[in-house]
Amino acid sequence: MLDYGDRINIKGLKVYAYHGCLEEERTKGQEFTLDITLHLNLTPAGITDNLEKTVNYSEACELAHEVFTKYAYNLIETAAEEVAAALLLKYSLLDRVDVEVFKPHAPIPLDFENVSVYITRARHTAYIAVGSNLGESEDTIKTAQEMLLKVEGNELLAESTLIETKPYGVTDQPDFINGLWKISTLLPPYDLLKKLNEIEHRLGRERVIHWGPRTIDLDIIYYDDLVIDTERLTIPHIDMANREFVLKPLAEVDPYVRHPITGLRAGEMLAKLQK
Ligand code: A4P
Ligand code: MG
Repeated sequence: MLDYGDRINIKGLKVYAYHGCLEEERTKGQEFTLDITLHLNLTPAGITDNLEKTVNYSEACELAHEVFTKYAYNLIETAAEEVAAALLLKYSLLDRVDVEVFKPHAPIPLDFENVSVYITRARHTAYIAVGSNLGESEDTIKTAQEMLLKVEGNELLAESTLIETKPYGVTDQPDFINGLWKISTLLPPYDLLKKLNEIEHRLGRERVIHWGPRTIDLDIIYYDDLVIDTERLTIPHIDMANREFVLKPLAEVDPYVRHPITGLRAGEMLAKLQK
């Protein structure tokens, strides 16, 4: 997501709550303070003078207070996580939220000024390629999308038309139906991968032959501008530049998005591939 550099800062919001691992903390409670930074584009509000075009900071404070006091958590990490998630879920204008939870009366048997945890959580943009060549492919793809969008915070931003493609790699198998979804998500990359794998499993995909027939295959093509290369996950998708069935739908959904390493757009990769 683009960082506009604009912020709404909430400093020192005082909240009485019962978080902590000790019995006494659970029964007596203590005062915490929260610093919250909301990252969003403030230009629309600034030029129209309209509250609807920004986040009402008073409402945001009330929401943070409500979420922070709803349960007693062992960890302030969890309380911070809940506050960030609630704000991102409620306000679609927010690109990112930073939450710092201070616990000035933490049970530390030494002289200290304060202790805090700080987290930053963002809305991300991911491009998911989808393929199927077993069973009722269109229905399976539709169901997979519904399952993905059931996850809180996942939203469909755009989707390609579904195309029929000749098998690539192992060519002795039925034609594929392929497409691509652009989504916005609060899930970090590995959690998104886990969710996609879970959907693949639930829709009956069996991993028998590498590059072989499948009821559903869900691959992460891009995740913001992230570049990651580990045993479990490679983003951008390692073989995308060689796959017309990925590049064509990508060019349709977002002709301007660039590969974070090569800087190429889908159309440019397609032109190279077709040479
Ligand atoms: N993995 C690593 N990076 C990613 C990523 N960016 N997105 C890991 C998703 N998964 C990623 O994949 C193996 C592991 O890759 C995953 O568990 C994950 O940890 P897999 O789906 O289990 O194995 P696979 O599908 O047999 O191999 P692979 O390489 O994923 O196959 P592909 O690349 O998905 O290709 N022809 C046409 N016309 N249309 C197609 O859709 N698809 C394939 C499969 C072959 N030919 C095709 C099509
Ligand atoms: Mg795959």
